[in-house]
Amino acid sequence: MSTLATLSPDALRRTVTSTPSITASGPWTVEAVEALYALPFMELVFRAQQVHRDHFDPSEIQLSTLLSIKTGGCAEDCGYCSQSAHFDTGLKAEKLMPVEEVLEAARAAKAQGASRFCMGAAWRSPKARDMERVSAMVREVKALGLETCMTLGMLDADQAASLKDAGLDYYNHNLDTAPEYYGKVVGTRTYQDRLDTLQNVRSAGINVCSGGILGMGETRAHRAGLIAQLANLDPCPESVPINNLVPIPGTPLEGVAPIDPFEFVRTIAVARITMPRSYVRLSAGREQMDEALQVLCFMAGANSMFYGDHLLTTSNPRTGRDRSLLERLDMRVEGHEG
Ligand code: SAM
Ligand code: DTB
Ligand code: SF4
Repeated sequence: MSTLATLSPDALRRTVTSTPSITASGPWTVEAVEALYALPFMELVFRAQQVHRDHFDPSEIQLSTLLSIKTGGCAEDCGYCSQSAHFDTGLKAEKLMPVEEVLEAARAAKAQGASRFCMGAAWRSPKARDMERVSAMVREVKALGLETCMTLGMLDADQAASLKDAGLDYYNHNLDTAPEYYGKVVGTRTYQDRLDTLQNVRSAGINVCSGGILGMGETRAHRAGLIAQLANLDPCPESVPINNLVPIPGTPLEGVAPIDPFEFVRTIAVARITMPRSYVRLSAGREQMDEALQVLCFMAGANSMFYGDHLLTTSNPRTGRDRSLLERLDMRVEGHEG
């Protein structure tokens, strides 16, 4: 075992000598995060569960339901995405949904037990003409008693302020991977663009939801680089979605070898330890995982998931199945009695 791997997380933090090249002032070096990854699996998961219990009830989970409010035809070239106009994925593009249709889906999500409704649009960034309608969506979904989340691409400071005025609780904008791997996956924007939007969201007073995707052919060092970036945001994101790549035929990443499931669990554990108070969300890719693997993710500190039969353009485990899983685990849903 390496010397670093035997250190406590606090001691690891104190080993910091350099910061990643782009961004943030936080205390986690990539090396320190890699040292967590290098812990024996059982040790890592145990430590993550200890950290988890210091800040959360281990039998409670937060559920968010997703809706694609504007699908396909996106100008960006994200190599994992079904919605990019750069690749032929067979997806039919659709216009921005009317507010009433969004509300129908939100009511259904609430009736099924979700506490947060997350609306996603396949945009590089919203246009001025879109802002009124998306603001109405936020106001009216919130009025149903749901927390609101949106993911609309890049935001400038004014757009972030309008969404805050409408009552938006969370904005999702993923860093997706390490800065040095980003250019291999996305060519139409930079890592710094992502960080700038996160800063605009934070400055507007909206909670930040930011995470990444595993299984894109990245190395462990890249995964550690992503976690260090997220943990070093100051403050770190309130919500950290960890997606397992859903391979989409027609995209450049369609044939990439899947990540080892235990490496996925390690990443959840490392996210939990480095961001002790954040919700760590087991996100896309649950359909490709069996239940035992999902439970390992909960043990490693995941305490949120996407709930609902669909993600944005791909499917998710059926709600009935998820409810039965949570029941068998005696897990309670945040925001719901009984
Ligand atoms: N267009 C906006 C953007 O990119 O920020 C919002 C929607 S985008 C689909 C939201 C996130 O979904 C991406 O940042 C990525 O992390 C995740 N995602 C997209 N396609 C995925 C896939 N095939 N597998 C796993 N995660 C995916
Ligand atoms: C996030 O990190 N994952 C969600 C949400 N934020 C917007 C999206 C997952 C998309 C999976 C592929 C699809 O359904 O198109
Ligand atoms: Fe567009 Fe978002 Fe898909 Fe990238 S991830 S192509 S920005 S919808």
